[in-house]
Amino acid sequence: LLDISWYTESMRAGRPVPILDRHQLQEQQTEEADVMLLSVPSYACQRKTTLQNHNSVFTDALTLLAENAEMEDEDGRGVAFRRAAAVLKALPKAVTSMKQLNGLPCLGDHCQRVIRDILENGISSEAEATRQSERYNALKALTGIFGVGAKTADRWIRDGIRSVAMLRDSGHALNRAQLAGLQYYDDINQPVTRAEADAIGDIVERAVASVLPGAQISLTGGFRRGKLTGHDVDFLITHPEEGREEGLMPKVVSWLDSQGFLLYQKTMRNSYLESKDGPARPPSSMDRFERCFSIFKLTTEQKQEALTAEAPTESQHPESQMKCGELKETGHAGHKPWRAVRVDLVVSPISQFAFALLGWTGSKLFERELRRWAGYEKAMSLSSHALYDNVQKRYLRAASEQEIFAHLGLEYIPPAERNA
Ligand code: DCT
Ligand code: MG
Repeated sequence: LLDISWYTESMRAGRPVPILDRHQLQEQQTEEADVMLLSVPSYACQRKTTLQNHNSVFTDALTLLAENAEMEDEDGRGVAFRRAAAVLKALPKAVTSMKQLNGLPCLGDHCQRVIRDILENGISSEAEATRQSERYNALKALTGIFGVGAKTADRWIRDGIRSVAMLRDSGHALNRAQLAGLQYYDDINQPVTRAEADAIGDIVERAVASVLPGAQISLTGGFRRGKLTGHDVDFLITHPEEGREEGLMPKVVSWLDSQGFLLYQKTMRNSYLESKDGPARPPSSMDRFERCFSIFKLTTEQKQEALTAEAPTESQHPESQMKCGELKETGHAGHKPWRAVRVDLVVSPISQFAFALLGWTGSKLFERELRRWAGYEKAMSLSSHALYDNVQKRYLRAASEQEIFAHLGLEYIPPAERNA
């Protein structure tokens, strides 16, 4: 490919240049412009990635291959596919030729083969073969059970279990989370809508307000990034006075439980201590806050209330909020009047709130890239608790996400543009 700027510069300077006719030159310029347009920085946290994806035909295939790698417990390969998909998601238009990929980061040979296959044949034969493989489908079904990871699924498959039904019949010993996962399998594998997330937000807000007035809750995860559906609902809870949030989770959980909102819950205590967990430890832990993994029981009524909250109707009366504990789990006319929804609750002290909010907003790849940027480019360690400067040997405080991006020398990326 001819370097157009060299060509025009040489013409201007009167240097000898190869002769191109106008058509050739235009074609050349268009291709050059394509390549120029499709340049992106290499870390996902340097890019704006909205939910508008012009390359879903490629990113769907790469995401399926990433999921498959993750279910096979091959995280390195999974991340490589996810990084490639994220680069394509950030492009301002659809890729139509392999030439446009020149100079784009994170597209290794394997990913380029997948993209070429789709450009030439309309589908990726590798992604299709994976989608249809017995092992992929078994892994997908079994890891779709709450509480089941790649290793457990692999062990069960080696025992001959290929489906949820086979697991039910197998008599395998299951832990409490997996039992709940099996019991609510269909509901949990049905996407959660924004209306359902808002209805659960109302409930969590009431719980928090009644056990610690002044505490604040924020919706995090995919819904904060503007997604219309999610696999769960994520909330972060804090209190403006440092220390007041201590011991909050058990109180919130027992309020929710007493009102019949919880089908399952497992609470973990806060185990983060700056003096112990600080610079010496890898900054990866998501799980050191007071945290509760739960399965909520959301009634159709509660969802309706959230939907009509701005325009109250006659059917709304206070007692209706208390009814879900009394509802029969078997429902009427073949369908039950409630659904199970996965909900994650996290409590953070206000001093760590900005880090927690940034860490829990995602996407997972965006978070991973932020930590990689911090470590490799800035010699800093970023976690959902803190940012540590390894050169100055001190913590960098922040009261907002904007301040964290500034410490990291990154342009601020709002949540809606973190959909890498
Ligand atoms: N997170 C992370 N690394 C993990 C797990 C989670 O950085 N290993 C962060 C990023 C997203 C946030 O926690 C919530 O996690 P999920 O609910 O799994 O992600 P999500 O983006 O909310 O996806 P979904 O919309 O499907 O719930
Ligand atoms: Mg989520």
